[in-house]
Amino acid sequence: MVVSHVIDDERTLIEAIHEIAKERVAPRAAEIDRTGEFPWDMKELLAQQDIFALPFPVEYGGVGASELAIVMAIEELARYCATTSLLLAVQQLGSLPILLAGSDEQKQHYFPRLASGEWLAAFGLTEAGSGSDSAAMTTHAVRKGDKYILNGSKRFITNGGLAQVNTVFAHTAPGQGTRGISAFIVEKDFPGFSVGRIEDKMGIKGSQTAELIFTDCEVPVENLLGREGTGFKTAMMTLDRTRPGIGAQALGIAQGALDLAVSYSKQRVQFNQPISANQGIQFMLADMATKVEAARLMIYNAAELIDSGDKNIGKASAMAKMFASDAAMDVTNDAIQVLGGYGYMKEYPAERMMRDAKITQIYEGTNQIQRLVIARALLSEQE
Ligand code: COS
Repeated sequence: MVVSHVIDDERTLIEAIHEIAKERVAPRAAEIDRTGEFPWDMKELLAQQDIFALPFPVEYGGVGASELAIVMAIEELARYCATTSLLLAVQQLGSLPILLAGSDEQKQHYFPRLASGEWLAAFGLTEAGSGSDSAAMTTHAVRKGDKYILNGSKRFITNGGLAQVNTVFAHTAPGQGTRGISAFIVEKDFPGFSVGRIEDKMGIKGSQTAELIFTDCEVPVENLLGREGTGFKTAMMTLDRTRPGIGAQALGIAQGALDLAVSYSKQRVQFNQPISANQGIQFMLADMATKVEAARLMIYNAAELIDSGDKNIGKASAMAKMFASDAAMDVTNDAIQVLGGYGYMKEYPAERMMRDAKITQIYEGTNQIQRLVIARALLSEQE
């Protein structure tokens, strides 16, 4: 485990999370994948161990951890179970719009119960017809007295239907493009809120992915985040700060696959010697380890940049997410190859790791969108 980057008082925290992940999360991973059921026990574990509290400021009941510590925590959990690591990543994703744009009253109201893990959070940006093109959303909100009336739906929402606190993006001034989008905090028991289809997925099977439907959904005006028309910026600023977390999930999965490939190659005997004695296998392991290490450095670098308060984090964050998720796909694929026939069987976790890795190239912006973000930043840096 690399903990040299982290500041001293957080080192113990990351080491403790490593032990929890190894002792208590790892034994549940295969079963969570097999049943596809939401792991309430893992949610309780993260709550009890104050892991949900990491992204929340101390004054609102959180731990106030650095972004570096948060990505390391996600990495440690993902090394053993990607679904469990997503619980922490989405708690941050769904609540960061409140941290960035919310009022003190909103933070006072929502953060303590999100930090304790009593409530889960979700991030409602994507729609059936609006994935990479976030601005193409059609969900809209109209102010009527002391309420906004929300109509539309959101698709592929992690924690959808389970989260009490949903940050939802909607047009309040159609025709004004991204400047007409606003952000709201929508609680799941507000009138007019319902849950549509629950998706059956390739990986991260225990995580619930659902459609959120708003039918004349009544949202109190005090649940508007920031000012009307600032929602799109809030969404983009959020993603700039959470993409390294998805990179960390990919990194953890890749590290888990590498650990497995190394240990298997030392035990598996063919032609009277462990397969690790073959240069063909050694070179594969060396390439896998190098990709994992490069991904780690990019993610820690992006997290440290966020912690420094630098506003220009979009490029580093997109690069880290893109590189780490592509690396995770390569490394898990190679791990299956090292395990041969066993790698293809459910008896070993390699195939699960590959299925789990795939989503990291897609969510929080496809890797094609990351390239777009990187290129735009690159081209605007030079006069
Ligand atoms: N931080 C702050 N503001 C930002 C920003 C950022 N990272 N990116 C864009 N903005 C602002 C722009 O400055 C612009 O503001 P002005 O109107 O004041 O000029 C506004 O937002 C619109 O920006 P832009 O024209 O670049 O928007 P586009 O419609 O071209 O979309 C991308 C930009 C493609 C980057 C955006 O749609 C995106 O990130 N898509 C992927 C969404 C995603 O990750 N979905 C996954 C959902 S979560 S699982």
